[in-house]
Amino acid sequence: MSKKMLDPFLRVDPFLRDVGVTDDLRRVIFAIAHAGKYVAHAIRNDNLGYSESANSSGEKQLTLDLMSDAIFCNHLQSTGVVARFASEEQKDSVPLHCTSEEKFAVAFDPLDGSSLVDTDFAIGSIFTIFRGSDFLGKTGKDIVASGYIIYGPRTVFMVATRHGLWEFTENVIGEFVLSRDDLRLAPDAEYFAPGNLRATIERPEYEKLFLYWARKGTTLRYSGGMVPDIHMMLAKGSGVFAYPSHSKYPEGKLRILFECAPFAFLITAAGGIAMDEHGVNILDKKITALHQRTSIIVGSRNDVEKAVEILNQ
Ligand code: AHM
Ligand code: MG
Repeated sequence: MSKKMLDPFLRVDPFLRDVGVTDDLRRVIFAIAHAGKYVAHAIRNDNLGYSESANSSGEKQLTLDLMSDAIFCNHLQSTGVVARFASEEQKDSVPLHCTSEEKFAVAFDPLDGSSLVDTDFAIGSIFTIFRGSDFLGKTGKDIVASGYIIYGPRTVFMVATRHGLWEFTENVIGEFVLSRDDLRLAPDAEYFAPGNLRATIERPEYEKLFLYWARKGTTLRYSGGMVPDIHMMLAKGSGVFAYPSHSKYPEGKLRILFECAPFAFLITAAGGIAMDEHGVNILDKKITALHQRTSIIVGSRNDVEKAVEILNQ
């Protein structure tokens, strides 16, 4: 579906109702989309500087990191169906007041790529929804919906459920309306986004992989923000994103719960795949700690498999 055909009647909530998403899950998804508009507004209008605090990994937090965290948590609280909230910005998960029989646990990276905020590059918020009231012991296969909001020249809301994967774009009156319903990743990547290239210094196999993609004529597209880097692949119909480990991050930098599992669910819904650098499907990795990290290669199937092969030679 082309962006030119944005149909105001295909708004997030009624659209998801029509494709069969349950009332309670829709309530959560709609609250996230709604909250994203406040975050977009804050990015465009509020203080871009650092706060006084750091997160549990010792990374300094922007005022916007804290604000986005609070905005999503408050909106989820008001749904009455979310029993637990976890955020990359908080050490522990937070129980929420939940009155319904059906309960959800929602994990957020409220503002991913916040080091890009002052550059005016696109940044995003990533979410994952599980049924039940906890995250630990679950795998990506237990996810019922995941997605992201990208704050670029336009604000776009992407969501995958077991019913499909859709992109909604904010219109002039602040509604998210369906902009694409046919997002598929071709098996071969025409674009590559090689994160953590500093790892090539100690890992010649990663240099080999970089050169494999360069020699094959794959086009480099890397912004340093996982949300725009993956959104680029979905928009163009193919691509591969990699963030392997090295001595600074022996398990990889990116978190399973907040970053990798949600993208694995979403990219799998588009016909792609996500693996760690040892070839384990990200959706099979058990979440044993909220801030657990992993290496990741995600995107077009043949290139993800080739990357694992080269990294293990
Ligand atoms: P953040 O959650 O602290 O913002 O870090 C995640 C970001 C990803 O969006 C991106 O892929 C990666 O960090 C880039 O990391 P680096 O610049 O260290 O290579
Ligand atoms: Mg992040």
